[in-house]
Amino acid sequence: MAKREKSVARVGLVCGSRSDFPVMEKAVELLHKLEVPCELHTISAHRAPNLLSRFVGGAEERGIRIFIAGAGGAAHLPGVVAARTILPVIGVPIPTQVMGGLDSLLSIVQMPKGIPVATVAIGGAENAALLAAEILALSDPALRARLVAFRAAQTQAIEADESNADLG
Ligand code: RP5
Repeated sequence: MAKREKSVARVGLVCGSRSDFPVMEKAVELLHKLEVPCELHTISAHRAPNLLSRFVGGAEERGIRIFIAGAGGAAHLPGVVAARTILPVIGVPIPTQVMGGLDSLLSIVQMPKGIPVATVAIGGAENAALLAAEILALSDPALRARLVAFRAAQTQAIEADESNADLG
């Protein structure tokens, strides 16, 4: 099932299972905050390979410019997406119960030469969203301004923390 925005989605998020949603939805929330249209699908590379091919194959024509793919365990989804597109792919290793997500991380990060996946930290969906937004901002000055404001607010929140009051 897809969660589709009204405007044309620029970021295509995909994960291997509904159980990945709690992590992937952090990326969706941040993209919403940055006003980046996106869509989130659940398509397992292993359990629905034909659907994944259709999704990736039609994405660029529908307006997608970047993929964020999250998977856990034998996490081949981001790599399979990358194999089928020359759009940038950002991989999110989903934390797992067995090895805390180290299995996911290594499955995603160890891509063969020639097919890159930009891999973020285990569970690092927010950074995947920010990286996707930064790439889109290369040709979108308004989005760039929103990212600059996001950074400034982040810094200001730390500087304003009461534990730092004596630092002036
Ligand atoms: C992967 O297997 C998914 O990305 C998920 O992280 C993991 C477990 O999936 P479920 O058994 O919860 O469907 O394909």
